Amino acid sequence: MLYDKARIFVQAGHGGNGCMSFRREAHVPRGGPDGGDGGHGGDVVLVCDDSMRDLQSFKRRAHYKAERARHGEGSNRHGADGETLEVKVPPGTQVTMDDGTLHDLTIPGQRVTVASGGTGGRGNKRFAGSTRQSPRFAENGLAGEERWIDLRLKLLADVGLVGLPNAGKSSLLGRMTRAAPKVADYPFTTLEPVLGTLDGENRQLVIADIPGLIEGAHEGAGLGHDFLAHVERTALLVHVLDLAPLDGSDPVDNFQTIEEELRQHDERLAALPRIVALSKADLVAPERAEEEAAAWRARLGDDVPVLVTSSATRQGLDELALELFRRVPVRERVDVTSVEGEEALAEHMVFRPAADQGFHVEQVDEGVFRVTGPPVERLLARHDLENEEALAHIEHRLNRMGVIRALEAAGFEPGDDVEIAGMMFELHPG
Ligand SMILES: Nc1nc2c(ncn2[C@@H]2O[C@H](COP(=O)(O)OP(=O)(O)OP(=O)(O)O)[C@@H](O)[C@H]2O)c(=O)[nH]1
Ligand SMILES: [Mg+2]
Repeated sequence: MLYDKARIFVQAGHGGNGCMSFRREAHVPRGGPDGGDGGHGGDVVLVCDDSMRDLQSFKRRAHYKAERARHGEGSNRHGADGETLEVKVPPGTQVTMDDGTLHDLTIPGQRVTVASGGTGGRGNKRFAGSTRQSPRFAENGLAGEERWIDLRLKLLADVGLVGLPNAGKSSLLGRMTRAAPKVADYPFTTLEPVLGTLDGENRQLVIADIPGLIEGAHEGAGLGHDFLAHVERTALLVHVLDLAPLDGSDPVDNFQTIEEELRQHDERLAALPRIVALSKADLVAPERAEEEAAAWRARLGDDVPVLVTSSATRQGLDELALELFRRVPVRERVDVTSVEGEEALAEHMVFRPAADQGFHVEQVDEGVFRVTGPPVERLLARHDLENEEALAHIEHRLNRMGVIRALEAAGFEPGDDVEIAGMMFELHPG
């Protein structure tokens, strides 16, 4: 089985609470505030890792939780940050977040934060000022982000082998690389993509053998459809075409069938450069094979090399390898820490909706208003609402954020009820 899909739940660590504390020393009767800040909760980060082959490990485990942070302490001691949880994914993994954001992890070492740890709360020392010398409150740490994310593996091969079932694709892969795909004289022997590495003088190419395609593959007929995605990122396709199909079908029709399926799946696939490998040449007379090759060259033009091959005799296989090295561009090695790397990553980000930073005020009843929005809800989550001083601080912050003004514009009068994050407050600004 090739595990190429997974859905996992990621949960970042909770931020640590700020501390409320006052300095105590024998010779200082009333020391100043010295509560330290809470730490930052651990993030959950996906890391692209060469040692991973597929998404199988995610079948066994679907929940990933990063460490929470430590709380602040007295004597200005800040709480330690929660440790980042690194989750390894294979190169070629695409991540879709719950908001539709898409990330591509293609380069080993590349990282994407999929859940950010909650920020730590500030200790009471931070709230000391000329008007408030002994703040008797501190902030709470916030919860870390949590969400379901979808992982989809799209193999990163340089070359894709495509063709009808039984055309001889797996035989070719087995002869050209160390891979040992199953070969048999019936269609649909290959049930999932197999990768092989072709060694050259100073570089390697990864070749993907995908299950045979049949007419209607792009609509789900046969097995090929699911796997066409795996050749989307190749630089070149080798169309393996049986010179003398056992079923007596016409190679010209067969060729058209496959090309049509590629086009229907994705125009980009159809636009990839091609090499045609006429297969099983040992089964026909050499003159016949050369005639066929000449006919195909005439049909396809100079841009498409046509090679006569046989996995049985190795005829044409060195030539094919040479042609692959000549035509597959050298992949640029990207240093993920460099600026270029950053740009490459930015390019891979297809879609990112803007985060909602605002708040919203509405009147829900006579003398009752409701305020919603992440910044306001975060402010409340930060504080102990039983604490009078903390409440005064919240009111001050609401004023600074423009919430009070927005309430007044909506008809609010001092003493009216205001519901924020499901809690009722009686506000007396001013
Ligand atoms: N004589 C001869 N037989 C070949 C050659 N290449 C493949 N075959 C035979 O053709 C049959 C199909 O070969 P496979 O390599 O399994 O074909 P495939 O394209 O991978 O087929 P699917 O995985 O079913 O799509 C097998 O019986 C092979 O032994 C060849 O060069 N010469
Ligand atoms: Mg096969």
